[in-house]
Amino acid sequence: MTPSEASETAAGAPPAPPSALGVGMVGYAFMGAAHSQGWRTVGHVFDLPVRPTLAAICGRDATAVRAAADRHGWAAAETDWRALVARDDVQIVDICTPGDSHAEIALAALAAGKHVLCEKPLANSVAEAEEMVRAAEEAAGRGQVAMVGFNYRRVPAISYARKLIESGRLGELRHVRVTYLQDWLVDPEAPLTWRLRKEHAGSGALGDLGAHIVDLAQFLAGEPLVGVSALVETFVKERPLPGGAAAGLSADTRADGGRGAVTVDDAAVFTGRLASGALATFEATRMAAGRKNALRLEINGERGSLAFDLERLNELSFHDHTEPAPSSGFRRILVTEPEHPYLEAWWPAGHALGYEHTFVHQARDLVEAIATGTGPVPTFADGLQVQRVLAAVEDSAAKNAVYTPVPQPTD
Ligand code: SOE
Repeated sequence: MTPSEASETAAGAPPAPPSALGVGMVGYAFMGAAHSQGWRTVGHVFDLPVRPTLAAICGRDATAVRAAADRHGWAAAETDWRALVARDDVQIVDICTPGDSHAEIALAALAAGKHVLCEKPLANSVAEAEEMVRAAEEAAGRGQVAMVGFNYRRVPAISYARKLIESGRLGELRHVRVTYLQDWLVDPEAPLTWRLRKEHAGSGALGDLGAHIVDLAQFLAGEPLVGVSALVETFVKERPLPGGAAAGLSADTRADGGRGAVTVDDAAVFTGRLASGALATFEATRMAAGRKNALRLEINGERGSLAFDLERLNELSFHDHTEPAPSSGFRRILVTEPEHPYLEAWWPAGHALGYEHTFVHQARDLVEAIATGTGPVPTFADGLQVQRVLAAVEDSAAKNAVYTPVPQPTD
């Protein structure tokens, strides 16, 4: 049982749905833009008990945050997150900042009586994540909800894959194989943005991409990882310092040519064992030339297998091993039917969805959780479980604990 499944069974009586749900979002870069789309669209697609409003957005640069507010449709702009948290028209605080401020903002928001949505990874350390879980559990007693933003759970095909596994179509699981490959750091001249600095991001590809695939593995299997063995590497040790405005994952570099040390991993490769004994393998890298946002997974069980590729996110491959061998094999399920998760509210069958819809679904699930008092999933406890796996990966890699060097011909 994952942490959120345990807490679902302990949920109390549903609260009365709130009369207003104003969102206050901290951060306005890539994730801020993605979450803005989610909040702006959700009430126009799904029938919700209460439609959220885009009350205020916050960032330190007054001109840039005002521009972001205008572009994305936020009613007000703030430059101090404490002022945003204190606003009476804000009931949900949505944290889209680098990991080093997640804990501080989430703790203040929960203490101020707000619901919280926090981007992944939940925090930069296990200790911070533990504190956030304690605060979220106390706040749950006051009817507040706290959710971590593992948006890929909200791809309809992933959500449907979980249903197939839960209903036993794969039987006992044997293998979970997940890779998440990007290539925006292949260029050694790519700037040293916050995602490459430990003090801001906590870790590199591990926390940025590894957090997603660890969460997906545990979510889909419905059980936690109980041990890992890992290697991590930083291939490019120094990069140009950023100088200008950030654009997506990049930024301008400084005119003086200054360079700084990369303090996080470029890639992490690890194996793991799930509670049931199933074996898992993971690869998270921002150094896979030609791979832009390639998240792929395959799960093999005693009765069948499932495979998914984020670059074809409306599809799921399914093999039913109980069928007669001559006619069995992987078949493509087009996950665009109204009966599939989230799709009753969208287009007629066959009309595809994309990356941004995961943020709409995330907003829908959070609003439903607030209104019904059930969930929300993934909880901060799920975020902490992922954080513990990330810490174990770093620990294993640092110790070279079970890594056995292979003698080379020249040794
Ligand atoms: C950058 O690697 C990034 O934007 C991640 O931070 C996101 O979590 C992922 O969804 C896409 O890639």
